[in-house]
Amino acid sequence: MIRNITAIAGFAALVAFPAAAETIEVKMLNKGADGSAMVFEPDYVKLAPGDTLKFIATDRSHNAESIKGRAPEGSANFKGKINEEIEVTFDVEGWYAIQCRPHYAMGMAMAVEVGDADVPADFLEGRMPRRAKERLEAAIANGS
Ligand SMILES: [Cu+2]
Repeated sequence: MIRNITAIAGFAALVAFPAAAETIEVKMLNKGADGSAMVFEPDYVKLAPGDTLKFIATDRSHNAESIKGRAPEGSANFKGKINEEIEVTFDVEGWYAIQCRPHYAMGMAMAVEVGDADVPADFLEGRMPRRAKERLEAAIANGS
């Protein structure tokens, strides 16, 4: 009898307190752990809707901002200032590409998957720096 009550109380607690949203840190670096220049580390992150990315200005001269057309419909754009540590909460499921504006041409970009979504067919289509595209392709291949 007592065991049953405990089981019911445990179940009620799970329903009342769903998993808390998480904050994941992403460093903006001149040099990554693998030796490559100008990177977000990690360059792929999988989130649950409502989770937050915190972009850390570990090295100087970087920013984090969304890339027009490479985010799910209905999501908000964001644009951090250079050297600014910003937190961005991702509510809309889907795939996002994020760039560092000064180093986008050098490949400084990352991919974020929110929820369980297939990579959109046109995610990396259209005009984009070759090195950014290569890094995003590798990030997606490693992550998904
Ligand atoms: Cu940068």
